[in-house]
Amino acid sequence: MKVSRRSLLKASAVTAALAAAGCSKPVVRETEQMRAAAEGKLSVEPDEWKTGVCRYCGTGCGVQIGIKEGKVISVKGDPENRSSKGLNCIKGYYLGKVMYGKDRLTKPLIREDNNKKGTMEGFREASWEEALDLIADNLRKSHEKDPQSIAFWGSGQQTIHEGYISSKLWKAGLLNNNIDPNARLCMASAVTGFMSTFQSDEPMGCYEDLDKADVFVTWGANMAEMHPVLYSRLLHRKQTADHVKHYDLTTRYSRTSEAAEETLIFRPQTDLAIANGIIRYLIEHEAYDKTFVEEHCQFKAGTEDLGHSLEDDYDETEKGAAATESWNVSFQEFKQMVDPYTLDYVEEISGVPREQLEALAKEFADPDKKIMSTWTMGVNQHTRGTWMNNLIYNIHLLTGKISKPGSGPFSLTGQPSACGTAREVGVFSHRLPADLVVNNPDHRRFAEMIWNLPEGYLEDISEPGFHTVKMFRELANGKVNFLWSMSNNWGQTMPKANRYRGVDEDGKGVLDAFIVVSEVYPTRSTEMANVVLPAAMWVEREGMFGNAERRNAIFEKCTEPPGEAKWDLWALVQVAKRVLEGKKIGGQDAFDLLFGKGGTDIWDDKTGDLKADQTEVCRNVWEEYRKFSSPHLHESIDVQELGEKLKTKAKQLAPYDEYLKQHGICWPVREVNGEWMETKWRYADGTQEEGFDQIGVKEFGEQGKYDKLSFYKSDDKKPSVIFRPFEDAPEIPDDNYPFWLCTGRVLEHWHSGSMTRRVPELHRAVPEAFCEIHPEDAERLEISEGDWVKVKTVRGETKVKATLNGRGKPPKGYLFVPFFAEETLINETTLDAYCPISKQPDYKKCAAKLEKA
Ligand SMILES: Nc1nc2c(c(=O)[nH]1)N[C@H]1C(S)=C(S)[C@@H](COP(=O)(O)OP(=O)(O)OC[C@H]3O[C@@H](n4cnc5c(=O)[nH]c(N)nc54)[C@H](O)[C@@H]3O)O[C@H]1N2
Ligand SMILES: Nc1nc2c(c(=O)[nH]1)N[C@H]1C(S)=C(S)[C@@H](COP(=O)(O)OP(=O)(O)OC[C@H]3O[C@@H](n4cnc5c(=O)[nH]c(N)nc54)[C@H](O)[C@@H]3O)O[C@H]1N2
Ligand code: SF4
Ligand SMILES: [Mo]
Repeated sequence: MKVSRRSLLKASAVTAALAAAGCSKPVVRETEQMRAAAEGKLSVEPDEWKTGVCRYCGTGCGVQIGIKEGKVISVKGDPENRSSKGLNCIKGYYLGKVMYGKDRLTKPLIREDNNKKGTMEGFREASWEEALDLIADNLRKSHEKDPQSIAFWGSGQQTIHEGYISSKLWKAGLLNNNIDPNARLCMASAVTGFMSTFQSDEPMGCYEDLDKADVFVTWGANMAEMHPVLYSRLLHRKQTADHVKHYDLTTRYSRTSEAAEETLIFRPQTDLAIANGIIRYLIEHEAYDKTFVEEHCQFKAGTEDLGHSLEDDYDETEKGAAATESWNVSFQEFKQMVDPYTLDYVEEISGVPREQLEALAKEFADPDKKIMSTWTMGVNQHTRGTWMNNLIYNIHLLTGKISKPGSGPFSLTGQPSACGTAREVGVFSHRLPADLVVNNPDHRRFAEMIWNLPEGYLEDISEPGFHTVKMFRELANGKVNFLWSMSNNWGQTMPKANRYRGVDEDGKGVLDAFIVVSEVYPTRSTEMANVVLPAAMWVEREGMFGNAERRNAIFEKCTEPPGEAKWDLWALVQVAKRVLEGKKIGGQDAFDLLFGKGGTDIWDDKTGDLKADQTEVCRNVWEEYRKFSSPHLHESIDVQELGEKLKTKAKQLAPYDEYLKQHGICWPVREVNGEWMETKWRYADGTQEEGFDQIGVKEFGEQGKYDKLSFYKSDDKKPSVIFRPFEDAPEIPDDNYPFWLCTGRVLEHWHSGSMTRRVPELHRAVPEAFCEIHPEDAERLEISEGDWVKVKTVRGETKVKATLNGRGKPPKGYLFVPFFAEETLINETTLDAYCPISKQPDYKKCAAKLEKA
């Protein structure tokens, strides 16, 4: 293989930059191939390089994939992808190996012995025909008996096309809203944060902010391990501009804290108080941007004292039902509401010294400083997750530090297509594609038009279906008795796992339900399945992901799936064909209308199968989806009339083939003189014709001068600064359970570890789970490094090895356990209480005790 000297130099320069920036261990490493090439040992040269994006995190790094004799032998960074500019992290560099684990699922499996549920025993191999018939049969029966008894659990790791087809099958085909993605566990609070503040789920900044900010604030994100390529860009900015500072707000000292100028360690949940402290400081010192606030903001308050969603019927309680309510207040009233949050009071509840709080508040108070805030699961996985998102926006709105190059709140996304698929395509129980929602009649009408359905056809899905926690609680209760899950591993990753694994007394419904799991490897979920469908993975099919900065990017098909593994989209359409058999919509064949020539046009009548050309299938799906975002593309829609009522027009997407040509494009995309141009900063525009959105820096200059900002909304729809108070966590350490327990991730592993543990290099780097303990707590409990300990909560317990000197350094009284190890199954201990607005559970805090095992 020829590796150009330039790309080698580039890679080592990155490593050197990181080392110089004080990151003790480089987060971006050379690939094996690069090293071998440098040493002149590599003799295998790929026959061909194809273009793609990484299948892991929401950074969405571009990759080039080297293929030899039909096999992927090498993966390297794609310099033409504008999100990552040629960088990858270690997981990216080893991507080629993720498909070649020895135990890939290659044949459909049907469970013969239901008593062996919970293990991978009791299955037999079956033909696709038999498996698909069985699934369709059970789906139809359950649906006929009770429409509420079927459910689909999707993923931010499904491609845009797969998500769109899942949603179309469930919503238009089965008239059912019991479809939700794992992104509910991940980005739901970010979505409701956007919606409640801006009335639209549209991230406004872009990665270029990392190159321009003067101050970075991480609000509960371990970027060094979870968004390593973005973090290295942050480090690069600090290295090239002396004045740049990074404040890391966190509950535990992490790899991210290592390079930060200031680390503010706070007690779990008290981030709510800290944000209010900063807001109060800005108002008290009249250090907010009065002109900006007057022009662009309105003030609101919402329901308080929400209690906690520990019981199954919380959503229907008075508090639960009122959680989303808010109303206008005056600035004076708002000021009074934040008045209790003096820095002294905030110090008292958060444990963060006043001086540190004041230093951070002063940064926001400085009108000349460009500040970029980032956050991930510390903020979203929070029983007040929506509130925390609102509070961060409050600070940026009050200071006018928003939608300006180098200045803005930036919600980091977890999964590769949590934005593109789950959110934008709308694989949520309450959504339709492109920000539309099921309970808005105009939105339903629009979907009916695009899907060629008779007017009023979608009336039956005007109520949201089960959100994720509810879906699994109802599975445990026995109310849901058909579940199909795809590109996720709920048997390991749902909180309070005992119950959802049928182990708890009130979880027995899981054992009786008919469960279909589409997977690539045996997991803690396939062991709960009645049918396992072997899936084509990553570049074994063509696909598209949408990343955190709104960039949609295609990955090409590079290799054939092993054995009989098949594309998930193929399986979805095959089941659709079977369940819709004989059904008519407005006198037409339902399947044909939805997926055949009359609709998406991905079915070949001659072969009686999905069209053979995957690019054509993907293009047709995309072009249909694209109409949701660009109403004018649909001939029969009066854009003036209906288009005005829809918020989707801001999204605007380009034709499918452009995305490969450009190695990804950020929406909204505008056609200017025949060229498809992306947008860097949302809201930063005047009129659409002028296309301000897309000119970003060019228009505003490095100073970020800013007189064209518009939130696309009429006056009464200005973004809201919403008062959100501090409220306690649902479970707080006490004498019996004296520790806070936090769960999360490590750099080398992806979620449930089902993929990364099959890559030998990643597995060797972190072979097992661990429990981080403060040395003084360990000493008191006579625990030494490497000892087995039991972590116990009221819900369950697990055995894991102790570490006193790990990457993360928890404060006293605090434990951290990663969730990648299926044998540790830490989620048997975690809580499934969720944010009453977003319904996203909190995996970051519960009360635990620790014993030597
Ligand atoms: N290597 C790797 N990278 C990944 C992933 C992976 O599995 N592996 N997964 C991707 C996905 S889907 C996600 S969602 C992201 C997750 O990315 P992160 O959220 O960065 O990672 P976690 O380890 O889940 O969470 C750790 C953070 O939670 C914060 N935290 C804990 N309690 C609180 C609290 O009460 N308030 C606040 N504000 N913060 C708190 C801690 O300070 C810590 O910074 O990573 C993405 N990237
Ligand atoms: N304790 C704890 N639990 C957590 C969290 C936490 O912070 N703490 N975080 C939560 C968050 S933010 C997230 S995003 C979730 C993630 O939770 P999940 O999405 O449930 O976990 P993954 O391991 O990502 O599961 C994805 C699965 O898809 C399979 N797969 C890969 N490619 C394909 C494909 O092309 N088709 C199909 N059908 N399958 C494929 C992989 O083998 C893998 O098993 O975990 C949540 N759970
Ligand atoms: S895991 Fe994330 S940071 Fe690493 S290469 Fe993939 S997309 Fe980039
Ligand atoms: Mo996530």
